[in-house]
Amino acid sequence: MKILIVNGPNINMLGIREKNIYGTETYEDLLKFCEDAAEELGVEVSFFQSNHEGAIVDAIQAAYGKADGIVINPAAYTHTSVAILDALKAVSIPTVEVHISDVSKRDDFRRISYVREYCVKTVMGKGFGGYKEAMEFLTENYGTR
Ligand code: CA2
Repeated sequence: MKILIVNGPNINMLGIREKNIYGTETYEDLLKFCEDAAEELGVEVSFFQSNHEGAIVDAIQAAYGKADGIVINPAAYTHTSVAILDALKAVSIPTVEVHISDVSKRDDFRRISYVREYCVKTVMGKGFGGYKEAMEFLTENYGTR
């Protein structure tokens, strides 16, 4: 199974500020964590991170016919982007939404998620572990692809 992990704006800045919310580990640490999880689960993993909405749409479109599952943390675009929702619908690849923090317990605007309408599951508030849980879910439910 091939899983694409997509991270949105400022995820590349993890570990630098707001450590009380997002922890002390960096984006590089996240990649290593996901690579280890992928090896354990026996899946192929690739990564994409961008601070630009259109670039994320392009990456989702490029996954068409290539990835069997997507794990996405759209970061701030979670709460604003119809374009990312539409791209996910267009490629029709099973997708799990992940948030490092528990967005249901923060600012009101973070409770809104446009991508959730399409996603088969949402994991929030579990730190990097949420990405592993998302990969496990895709493997268990869509792993024969
Ligand atoms: O909890 C999450 O994973 C979020 O998707 C992270 C986003 C935030 O906008 C979402 O509401 C929830 C933020 C990504 C990282 O932002 C940083 C901010 C300061 C320092 C480093 C990273």
